[in-house]
Amino acid sequence: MIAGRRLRIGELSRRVGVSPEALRAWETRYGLLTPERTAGGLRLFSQDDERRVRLMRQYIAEGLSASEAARLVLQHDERSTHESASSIAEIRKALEEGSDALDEVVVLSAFDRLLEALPLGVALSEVILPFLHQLGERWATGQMSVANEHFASNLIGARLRGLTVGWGSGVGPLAILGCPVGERHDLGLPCFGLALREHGWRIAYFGADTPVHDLVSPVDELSPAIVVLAAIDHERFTNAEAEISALSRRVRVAIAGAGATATIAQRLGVELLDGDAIAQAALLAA
Ligand code: B12
Repeated sequence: MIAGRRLRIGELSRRVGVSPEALRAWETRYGLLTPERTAGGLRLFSQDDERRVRLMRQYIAEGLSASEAARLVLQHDERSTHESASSIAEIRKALEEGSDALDEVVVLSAFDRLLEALPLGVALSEVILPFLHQLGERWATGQMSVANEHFASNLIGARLRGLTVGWGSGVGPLAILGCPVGERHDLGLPCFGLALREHGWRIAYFGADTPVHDLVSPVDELSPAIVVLAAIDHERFTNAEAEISALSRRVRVAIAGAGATATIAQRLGVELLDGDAIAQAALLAA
């Protein structure tokens, strides 16, 4: 979220994957949210409200009741407002400076400190995904070279993949994840998979540039609950239209990522996971 920007309840709900009813209940029962009110009585939520909801959801996913989770979130806030805000800001800065200086140790240790400071889902949605975004913006506006952007995104990708070891084991529902042919932007998928894993799902990961027709036999062998295909470029979906539609006759299929739109989903006869990878994982798991 752009600093200082306020959200209405519907937008907050979509970003965090929690229904407006639950958000209202968390506001009135636990005081978790402190919206500003406009003259017309409309409630507008801040970046801090969003952060508290994400943390709350994370604690609930770890098995706490809503009231215990809310108590912890509020305690955590009180204890560490200054300390944690400044350490997260330092971590963001270290990620940026380490990328600029091509300093692997600085980038990786910032990543590790982040995982110690925040629950995984919050770390991904609040720091890692925005950082990747920012890399692209800095590259597009000439503030960063392609080499530095590749260096940083490769390091982050390697660390994310390290966290995925063993995510195929267990007993939960299985999701098959991949990007259609031509799509190399796959970093949103491990983030989504890691968030699903936090909800007890298992993941079979095929990553970038996967021919969709080659997913037929894994689908028949593994009987996944869903196949999720992600792409930044919408043509990756339309180029594989026949294959995606055929796959959707065997298994539940969803498309996601910046290239996935409602129109394309409808045309292919599949579902759309719209927007934020971490919130969508929570919605799917729910
Ligand atoms: C890292 C990166 C690369 C890496 C990818 C490495 C990898 N393994 O992924 C490499 C170097 C390979 C690369 C290559 C290219 N890239 Co690039 N890349 C990026 C960068 C910096 C980060 C991408 C990323 O991981 N973002 C993090 C994701 C998760 O954020 P997001 O895409 O906004 O996703 C949000 C939602 O869509 C959703 N989401 C995303 N995935 C998923 C999955 C699921 C399941 C769900 C539910 C939700 C979801 O969640 C996110 C919000 O929470 C972006 C900058 C940016 N703004 O994103 C450019 C960017 C995507 N790249 C861009 C371009 C142009 C290219 C190249 C064409 C460059 C070139 N000339 O070669 C090639 C194309 C390669 C290809 N054939 O696919 C442009 C795309 C412009 C456009 N819209 O078409 C961007 C936006 C840079 C820019 N500002 O111009 N790139």
